[in-house]
Amino acid sequence: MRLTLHFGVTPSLFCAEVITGDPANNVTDAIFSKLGAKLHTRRDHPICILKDAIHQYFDSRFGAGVFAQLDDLHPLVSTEQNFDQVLVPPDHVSRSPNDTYYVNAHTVLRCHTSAHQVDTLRSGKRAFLITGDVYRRDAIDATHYPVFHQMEGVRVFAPADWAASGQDGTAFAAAELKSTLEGLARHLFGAETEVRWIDAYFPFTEPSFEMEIFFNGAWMEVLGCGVMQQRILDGALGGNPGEHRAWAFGLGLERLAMVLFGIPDIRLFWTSDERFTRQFKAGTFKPGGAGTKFSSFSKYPPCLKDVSFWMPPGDQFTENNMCEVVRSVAGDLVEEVKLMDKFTSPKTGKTSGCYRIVYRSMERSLTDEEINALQTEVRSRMVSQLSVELR
Ligand code: FA5
Ligand code: MG
Repeated sequence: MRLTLHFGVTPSLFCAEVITGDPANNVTDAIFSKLGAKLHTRRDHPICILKDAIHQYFDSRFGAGVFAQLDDLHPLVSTEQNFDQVLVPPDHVSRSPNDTYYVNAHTVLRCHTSAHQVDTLRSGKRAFLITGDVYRRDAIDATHYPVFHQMEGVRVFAPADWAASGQDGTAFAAAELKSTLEGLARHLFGAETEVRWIDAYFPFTEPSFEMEIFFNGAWMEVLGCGVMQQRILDGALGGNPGEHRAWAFGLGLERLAMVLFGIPDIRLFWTSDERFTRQFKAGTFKPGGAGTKFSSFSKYPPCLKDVSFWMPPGDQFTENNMCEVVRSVAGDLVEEVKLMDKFTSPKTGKTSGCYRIVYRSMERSLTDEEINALQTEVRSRMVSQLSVELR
C-alpha cells in the first residue's frame, strides 16, 4: 500500500491507514492518539519556545532565513527514507520492530528527523533546520517517552567556502559544525556554559560526535552530529562526486527543555493541566531558561505494583514489548517500569522476571480500585500478548 497522508483527512480514515491488519503493523492506539499533536508548532508550548530560540540563534548567526525552517514534514515515512537513504545497515537494531513502529513492511513512523535529510537536499535546500515528532518503542521512565521531538540541522559547503582556510573540506566542515553548536549551547544555556565533545558513531556521518553540556553539576548528552557521509551527499546533490561537504546534527528537544526549564517528567509535555501550560509563554525565553523556569505543582503519591513471571522461550518477551502493554493499558498514568530481578532456573532453564510498575498521575490522586483494575488488565494482557506465565 502506498500512503499519501495529510493531516486534516477524516480521523477514522487516518487511523485505519496507520493501524492496519498488516502483519508487520505494530502501531498502538496510544501512539496513534499522539500523531498530529505537533507540540512543536503550539506557540506557548515549551517545545515550541525552545524551537523558536534555536531558530533565532541561526537567524542571528547566519542571517535571517539562511537556514530554511521546516516543521511540517509528515511523520510517516518509508523505510527507504528512515534507513536506506542515510545508510543504516540492513542488520542495524533500529530497524527491528522491537525498536521502531511499522505501519507495514515499507512504512514507519520516523524514528529520527534524519529521515528527511536526503529529500530536503534534493529539493534544492543547502542549509536547513527540520523539527518534528519522532517515534521509538522504548522503556518507560521520567526521561523516555515513545514520542519525542528532534531538530535536524544540515549545512552544505562548496569548495570556495573552505579554500581560504588552508584546511580540507572535511576538517573545515567539522570545525564549523563544532563552533556553530558551541555557540548554540551558549545561546541556550548562557555565555559561561561548558561544552565537551565525545567521539561517536552514526552510520550517516564520518567523523561523528556527541555534544555534552555541563549543567546543574552533571554532563548531559544533548545531540549527535558529524560530517555527512560523502556518499549520501553526492547521491542527494548529483553533480560532481566529492565536490561539496556538509555537516548534520540531530538534537533532542525534550531533553534540552527539561533541563533548561526545570521540567521533571517527560509526560508533562503532553498534559493539558493548566498548572503546567499557563507557565509557558512564547517570547519569554532567556539564556539559561531564566525567563521560563517551571515551578512544580504538588506531586501526587505513586502506587507501586510488582509483577513476577516466567518468560516464554524465544524473543517474544522484550522489555519494549512489556512497556507497550503497560502503556496501552495505563497510558500516561504509568511513570516507570523497572526490572527488579531476573534469574534463570538451573533446573528448568526458564527465565523469571520481576518488574515494578510505578503508577502516578500528574494531575490527581489515583484510587486503589483504579490501580488494581489497571494492574489486573496488565497481567492478563501479559499472558495473552506476551505469553508469559505469571508466578
Ligand atoms: C539520532 O537520532 C541521529 N539521527 C542524530 C544525528 C543526526 C547524528 C545527524 C548525526 C547527524 P540519537 O538516537 O542519539 O541520534 O538521538 C539524538 C538525540 O535525541 C539524543 O542526543 C537525545 O538528545 C535525543 N534522544 C534520543 N533518544 C531519546 C529519548 N528516548 N527521549 C528523549 N530524547 C531522546
Ligand atoms: Mg545517542
